[in-house]
Amino acid sequence: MRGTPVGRRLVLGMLGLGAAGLVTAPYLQHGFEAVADKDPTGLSGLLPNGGGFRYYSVASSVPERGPENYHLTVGGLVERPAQYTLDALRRLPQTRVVRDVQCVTGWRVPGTPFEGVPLSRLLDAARVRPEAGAIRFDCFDGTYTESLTLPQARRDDVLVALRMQDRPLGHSHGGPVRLYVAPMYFYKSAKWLSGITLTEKPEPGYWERLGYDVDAWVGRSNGRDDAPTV
Ligand SMILES: Nc1nc2c(c(=O)[nH]1)N[C@H]1C(S)=C(S)[C@@H](COP(=O)(O)O)O[C@H]1N2
Ligand SMILES: [Mo]
Repeated sequence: MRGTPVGRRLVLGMLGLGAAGLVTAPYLQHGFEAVADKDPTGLSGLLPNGGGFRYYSVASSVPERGPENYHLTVGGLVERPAQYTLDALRRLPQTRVVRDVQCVTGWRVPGTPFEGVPLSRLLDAARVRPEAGAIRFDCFDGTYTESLTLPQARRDDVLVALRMQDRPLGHSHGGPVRLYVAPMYFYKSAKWLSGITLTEKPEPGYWERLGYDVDAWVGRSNGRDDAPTV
């Protein structure tokens, strides 16, 4: 397994701390994926994932939101700030993207369908101001953030996703709405998406402040320059 320096440090930390630390410490929780293939703790069967996915949350608990209380705000450097309910997002034209999900520490889920509203559509509706160069994504777990440059965000394989694996996005996978950035490592795909804020420059997200690359192209970032490019 090719681990980043960060990944190796996490693994060593996790083995030292044991299984209790695994489920309580957010930083170590992410480290779990680096050794999940070997599964030295035997805990992976207890995690609410299945289908090859590992479950991640850097927040210890996340409130559930559904059609009655979900809102996505679009604001910052835009002419027309907006707020979307889940129904409003569902009524917009949906795009389907089928790619391999790739976590930076090695696990991969081939051919995973995501469906949702192209992010570019929401940006066009908001009328992005000329001084905006990037987007910050906020999550209703209250902790996680991510960012993209505007050109990255306007790609047609970047979705505000409502469905995954031909089902509505479940809570554990970031439902009812998560970001899906197909060409980048899965940490860019912020779960429990609540806010899209146009900013001048990219603001490094949660894992990026801890050392992961802000530009997270699969195979071309985080020390991996030898894999096929996208
Ligand atoms: N809000 C939030 N989004 C997140 C994360 C997180 O901890 N919190 N983890 C990221 C990472 S590192 C991965 S690999 C994927 C995991 O998504 P999954 O739990 O649906 O498998 O979510 C990404 N988005
Ligand atoms: Mo990840």
